[in-house]
Amino acid sequence: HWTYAEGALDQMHWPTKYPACGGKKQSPIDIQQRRVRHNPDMLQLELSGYDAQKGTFLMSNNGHSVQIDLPPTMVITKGLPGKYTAVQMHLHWGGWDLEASGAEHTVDGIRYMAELHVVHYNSDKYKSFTEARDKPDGLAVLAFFYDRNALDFSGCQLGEVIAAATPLLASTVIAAQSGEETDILRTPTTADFISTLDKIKYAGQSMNISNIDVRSMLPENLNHFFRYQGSLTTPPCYESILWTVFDTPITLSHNQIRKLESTLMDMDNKTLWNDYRIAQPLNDRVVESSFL
Ligand code: 5L3
Ligand code: ZN
Repeated sequence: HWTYAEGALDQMHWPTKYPACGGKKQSPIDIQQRRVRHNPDMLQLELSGYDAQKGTFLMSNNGHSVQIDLPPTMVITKGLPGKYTAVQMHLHWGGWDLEASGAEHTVDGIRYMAELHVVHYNSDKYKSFTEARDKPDGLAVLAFFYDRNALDFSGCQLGEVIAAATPLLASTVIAAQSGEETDILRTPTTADFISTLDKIKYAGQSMNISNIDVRSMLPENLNHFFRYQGSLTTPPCYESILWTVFDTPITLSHNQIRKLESTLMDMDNKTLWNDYRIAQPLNDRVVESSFL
């Protein structure tokens, strides 16, 4: 199996075992804003079912990332060439030394702290993710950058207490005490997911999370984004993804970043960190932007 353990060195060997990884339309890329083409006709995405969804969803350590399986009620209904149904979301982060950056896409060479990928398949044309996974028009991934909080109080006691006092389990306990399957007081946030990572420390471990509201984890502004045709950023690297990379970052506290970088283990029981692929050649692709 492949790992990120040796960094860029590791990734040089991917094409020998996974030929598509040596293709001409690979991801991630460095988005050079001076070369981006503004396309004013690109519509803002319409995200249906991204608000609070009831139910239990599997959160797992798949050895390469932390992944949350998403319900098929989450659908991109406008702004892409067809209807795309959500499958899973996962993260990429850094860590060589704590709080080192680990986003996959870079913007003018800047690497943010981490990157969230929400993976969808073209449910107009294909019956399943597996069928769509290696088709040029098969997948669409929404990518969001995580940046450090500008005003970061997580270091102070109050910040810790607030973060610790609102863990995912507390909201589940509240629902249990109320007895009926009512709305959880609030749905889990990125902070909750990070605070429960120690329950899926080892590759292959998973746990159920209750209720999910992806929209509440995303930036308010979704109308500034980049768009280009690329690939899975991990083996088998199929060139099947229409990428939408949002310009407005989501903020995380230093503690959350440190926890994300130092909690999970990979399949070789080494720290699972720096799970980002280095930038790939743009070749004759042009990145479009929805904004000037
Ligand atoms: C592979 O993902 C992970 C959704 C899905 O089936 C499978 C697998 O279930 C999951 O555990 C294992 O690495 O990813 S994948 O090859 O299909 N996959 C999906 C999307 C690769 C990583 C990711 O690509 S990315 O470009 O968004 N980073
Ligand atoms: Zn990814």
